[in-house]
Amino acid sequence: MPEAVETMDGWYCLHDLRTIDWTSWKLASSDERQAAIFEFQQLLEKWEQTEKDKKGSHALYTVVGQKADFILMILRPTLEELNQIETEFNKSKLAEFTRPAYSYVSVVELSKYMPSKDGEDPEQKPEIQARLKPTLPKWQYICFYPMDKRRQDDDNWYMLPFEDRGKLMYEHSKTGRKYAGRIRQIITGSMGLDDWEWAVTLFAHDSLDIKKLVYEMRFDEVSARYGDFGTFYVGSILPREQLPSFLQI
Ligand code: 76R
Repeated sequence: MPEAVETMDGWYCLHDLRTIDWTSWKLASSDERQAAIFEFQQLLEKWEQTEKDKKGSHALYTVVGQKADFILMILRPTLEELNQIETEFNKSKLAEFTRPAYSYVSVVELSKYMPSKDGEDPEQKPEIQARLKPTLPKWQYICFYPMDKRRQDDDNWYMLPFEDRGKLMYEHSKTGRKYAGRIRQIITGSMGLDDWEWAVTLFAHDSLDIKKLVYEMRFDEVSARYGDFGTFYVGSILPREQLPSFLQI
């Protein structure tokens, strides 16, 4: 039986996507709208403090296209905290003007396919800990999609020997490294937590780099033969100060 790879797991992650009900937003009084914006900004300020204290991180982006209007990606040490944040938002005034579009629960994951050169446990290394509990970059663009590794006929990832999977992942990482400094990727695992096996979240300064990286990876054997992909969501950063202009009508 093929051996499972050991994973290192960090903060829990919630991707919360919402659609704005612009009709009811327009019907609200300007006082009501202002109060809703102010309250949401206060929530964001609170989360910014959590991020400064290194107890979590978050990212707020608008979403292009009809799949949603904004995405809130939240990282916290426990599932309970994610749940609490979700409920807190649901109780807010702004939430009354939104509809759920999609959500995804996962946990930041690094796998131990690459052998540790110095024989030390990688999980104890500060640079690995920093990647497991990352502060999300505030780069201009985000791209989020869930994915599976295929198990179909002869192309069954889960039946491959450990070494073969390790080699394929190594090839994959070589393609990824070409984009160092241009793309930051956060891989979150979601087996047992949500409908797909992983979520891929990419941050970029240039939206074209997202397309180029994903395109190039399609030719890596691991994506070409074993990758099955869900819905893609893409958008631009929405800083707290720009909320009023985003919601201005
Ligand atoms: O953790 C590391 O950075 C080391 C190498 C590495 C691993 C183990 C790595 C590097 N990835 C790993 C694991 Mn990845 N990754 C994806 C996608 O669209 C597609 O074709 C696939 C979606 C992208 C775009 C991407 C980007 N990666 C994984 C896993 C877990 C697999 C498992 O455990 O079986 C998945 C599902 C996955 C998918 N990857 C990189 C990138 C990039 C840009 C890198 C280089 C990071 C860097 O070194 O700077």
